[in-house]
Amino acid sequence: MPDQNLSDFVKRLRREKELVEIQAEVDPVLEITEINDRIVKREGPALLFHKVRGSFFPLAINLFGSTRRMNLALGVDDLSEVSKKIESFLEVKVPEKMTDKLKLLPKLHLLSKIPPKRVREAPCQEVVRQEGNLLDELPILQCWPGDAGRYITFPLVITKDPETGSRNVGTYRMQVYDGRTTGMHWQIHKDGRGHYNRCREKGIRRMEVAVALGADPVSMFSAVSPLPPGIDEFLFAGFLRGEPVELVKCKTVDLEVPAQSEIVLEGYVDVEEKRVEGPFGDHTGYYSLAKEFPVFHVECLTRRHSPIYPTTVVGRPPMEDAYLAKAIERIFLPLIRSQFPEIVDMNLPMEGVFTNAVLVSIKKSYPQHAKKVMHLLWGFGQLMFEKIVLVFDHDVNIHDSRETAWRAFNNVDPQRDILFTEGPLDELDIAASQDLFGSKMGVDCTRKWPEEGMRRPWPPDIVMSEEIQQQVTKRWREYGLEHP
Ligand SMILES: Cc1cc2nc3c(=O)[nH]c(=O)nc-3n(C[C@H](O)[C@H](O)[C@H](O)COP(=O)(O)O)c2cc1C
Ligand SMILES: [Mn+2]
Repeated sequence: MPDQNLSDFVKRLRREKELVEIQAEVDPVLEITEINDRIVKREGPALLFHKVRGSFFPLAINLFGSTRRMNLALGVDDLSEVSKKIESFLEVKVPEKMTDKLKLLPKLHLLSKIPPKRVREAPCQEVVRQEGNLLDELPILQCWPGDAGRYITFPLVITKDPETGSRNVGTYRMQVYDGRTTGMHWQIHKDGRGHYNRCREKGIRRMEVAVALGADPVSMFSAVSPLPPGIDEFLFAGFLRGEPVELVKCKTVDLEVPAQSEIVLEGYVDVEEKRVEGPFGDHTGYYSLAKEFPVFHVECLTRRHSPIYPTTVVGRPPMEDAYLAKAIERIFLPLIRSQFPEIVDMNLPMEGVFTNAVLVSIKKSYPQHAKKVMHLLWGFGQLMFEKIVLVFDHDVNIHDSRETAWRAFNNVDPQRDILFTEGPLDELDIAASQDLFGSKMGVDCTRKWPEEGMRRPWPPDIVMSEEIQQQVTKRWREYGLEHP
């Protein structure tokens, strides 16, 4: 079972020897980034800094920055357990026989445990403050030298659709302007921004927003997950946890936050107000340039007596976010495959920072099938951002960069197999000549069929016969060659 809250997760990491605790005083300005960067680049442990200059609260970083910790966060030994759970729900059919109905019962029971549960008392409200420079007590980082200031980097930003009332939870960074004001960096394509747009349309000037800092690890993961608009991330978290997320009503706004949060900021975004946000050293490994974004006014801070402040640093990959994104890749694959069964596997390479490039393998069954798959990815959820899509045959291991490079370089006739198109790009893209849109490229790396206009036979792969392979394995010692 995944942990109930951040401090339990930290305790688990300690028990599992996945945590190093630092007692030396460190500076939240740049110093923590440099320490973290060296650790994360070698898939090192999570870090808990007990003395951050200027704050009484310990700071946790790199909580999710390895495959093993990602598994611990989700309470599994392997991410395939999560994919299988999703697959088994997607496969549910209307039962005809009584025995099939009985088989469905445990699943239905699990479903009933998914929706968030309201509670009255909450650890995240042990301390309630409304006066003063509320943010000043938090150990907020300045990540990189060229950053415009300090940034809250791992918030769970909670909003409601003013029309439907449906909730959204998204991780959008928040630049600190002063003790009660931050930026709200919900990008133009994201769900929080959709709620903001609808508030504007409806003439709701004061949009209520709550921000949870540090929640149970599955909720933190859900906040970065690319769920379709209208799906509550806490519902998804409940599904993954097999237990509901407990929510409590905020003190000053009409929103609910995880009762087990460490720290909560309550306040509002004035839909008429914008302010320059950035530059910020971003996921891409480049600085995102300064640009106008909405502003969040913090009116109330609630917290535990002794909260842990969670944060992360993004930058040149691989960083902690790469492991979150790899988990997303594995968990969402069955959902994509349920709609597009020709898709066999998907790989978002860390170096492609998840929006620049995707590799996909397919079971090709008609001419130009690869091109169809390019278009479907460009129209599917946050895969819409992909700048480069590479499509391979089903038998290619797309997680092996040597194999994919070899196939791509050999199999492609550039004029015939590369498709250029245009479309929206991730707001962080640095290459397009203008903001928000640009060109896209699909590369068909599959073997080409006569039906696709290939006028020469496609040559077979070179593979040694099974018989000789086995014979050589058997005789290996005889040859006097050391390793098999
Ligand atoms: C560490 C981290 C920081 C992020 N910062 C932002 C951000 O500042 N703005 C943004 O729009 N998305 C950001 N994202 C990506 C979103 O969290 C992600 O796209 C998520 O799906 C958004 O939720 P939504 O689909 O409900 O809008 C960040 C992701 C991570 C892992
Ligand atoms: Mn969402």
